[in-house]
Amino acid sequence: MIFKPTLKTLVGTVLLASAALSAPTQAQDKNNTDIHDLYLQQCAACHGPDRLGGMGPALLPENLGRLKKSEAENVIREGRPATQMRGYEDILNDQQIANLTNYIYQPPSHELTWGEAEIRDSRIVNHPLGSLPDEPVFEVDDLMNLFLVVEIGDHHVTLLDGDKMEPIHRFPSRFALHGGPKYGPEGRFVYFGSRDGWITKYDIYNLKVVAEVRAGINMRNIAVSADGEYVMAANYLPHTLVLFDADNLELLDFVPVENEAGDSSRVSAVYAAPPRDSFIAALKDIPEAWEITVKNDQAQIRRMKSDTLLDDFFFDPSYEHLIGAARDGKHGIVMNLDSGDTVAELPLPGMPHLGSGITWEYEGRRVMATPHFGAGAISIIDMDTWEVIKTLKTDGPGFFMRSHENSRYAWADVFFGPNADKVHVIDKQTLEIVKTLQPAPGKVAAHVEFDRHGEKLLLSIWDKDGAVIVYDADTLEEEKRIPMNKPSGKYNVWNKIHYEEGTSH
Ligand code: DHE
Repeated sequence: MIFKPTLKTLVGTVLLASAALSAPTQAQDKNNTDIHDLYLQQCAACHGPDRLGGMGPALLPENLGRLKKSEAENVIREGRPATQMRGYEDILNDQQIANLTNYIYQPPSHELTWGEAEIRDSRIVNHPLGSLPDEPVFEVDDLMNLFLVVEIGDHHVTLLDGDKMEPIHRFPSRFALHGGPKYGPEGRFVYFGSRDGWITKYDIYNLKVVAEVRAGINMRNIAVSADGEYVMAANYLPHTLVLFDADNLELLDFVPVENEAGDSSRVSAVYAAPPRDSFIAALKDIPEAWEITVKNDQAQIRRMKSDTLLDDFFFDPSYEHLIGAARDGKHGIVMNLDSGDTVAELPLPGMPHLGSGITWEYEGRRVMATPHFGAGAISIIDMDTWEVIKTLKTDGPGFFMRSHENSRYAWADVFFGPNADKVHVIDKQTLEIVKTLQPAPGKVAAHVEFDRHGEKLLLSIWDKDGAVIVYDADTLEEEKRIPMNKPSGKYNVWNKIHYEEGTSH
């Protein structure tokens, strides 16, 4: 690390608006039991006395942000099937359940700390590197054509043979995995990140969790360096980037994320930039992007200032440019990563989801395409001139786009709105939608991943009673459905470790 933190309170410490929060902790339920005591009696064993999580997930406002209060009440009342979370309706009355729900949505009244000591203490090493056999315990024709499917319905992951399109193994994950798991360069080890900050290293050959560590309280994503030596975690809470040795997830460096004036920031995302031998991160609350190189196991930061706050971002294939979504949701910027200068502004209204961008060759030039969270449109951008060459109208705002170098089609979902059960297929040479599928009416259909050859693809039906559907990438015909519990992302080993142009990195 090349600078010293100046804001001591944020060195691994999160002060969560203490003043506001006396009400719930002092509130009394109708049995005159203090809600905090009730929490300690009923919930703390699994969720931690300070709500940081334990066997169960963290119960803090930031971590619960995506769960409606009414849904949380239901979980307390009825439990979560197939988990340790039992229902409490026979123990707690309606008022107590409502009070507990309000309590967990309030920030705690004291400082929460997740610094170097907490990170080190959290580490679990089940199988140190080198202690397990090097041969896979299962048989497949092609280890490079495996897929991992994250099933968020009951927090599991399925390993799938991409030649036969058959599941090999299913295992439990940490609560609420988010973002793409990242493979090491050989494709044997994979690293998962959870919203609660857990990083899990999994040995695919031995079908075992080999090491885990908790990098933060609320994590954005993780990246693995191109040489497979390092894992970097980007956090919302606390405001930190954390560097680990990829072998056994040992903490190497802990970087408070601050500008030169000492103001701290969440991290929008961090990604590996293989040709640069570095990581690139964008900051959410400070208009800066950082290039992070690792020397002697320490993070060296190079700051690149921007005129705008950056959300998620994307790279050109040579990693010379970062294409970032402005947090105002009204435009995008192109930053030259060598000079740090902003070289172009992109007219991208409707909050482009640049993390989902893909690229391909079109009429002799490279174009990129991105869906938008706030508009039923896909923007297609010339990567030489940085001009939007086409805005393709879709049936609603989308989340993910996917293709493969060997496929003539790109797939885009309509994640939001009444057409969420539809998926568009776009011809990459005419830039037109050529087919719209509705594979499971009434159920969200989204997120595609191709096999390594670009011949078949998997599409998720995001439902507890869901599936991944296998399609022929050329004829667009459905081949089979594999039942799954709310499958979200799917990740093909070859495509990921070769940074295939049609998939996320
Ligand atoms: Fe994601 C990836 C941010 C909500 C499912 N999402 C990412 C990444 C970022 C991001 C920065 C890239 C990380 C990586 O792969 O390393 N996501 C955000 C948000 O800011 C947003 C809008 C709000 C939030 O709550 O964080 C958000 N994301 C969601 C969801 O609601 C989704 C649909 C369901 C869920 O699991 O939470 C969701 N995000 C995903 C998935 C990926 C992802 C499946 C990986 C895509 C891939 O193919 O690589």
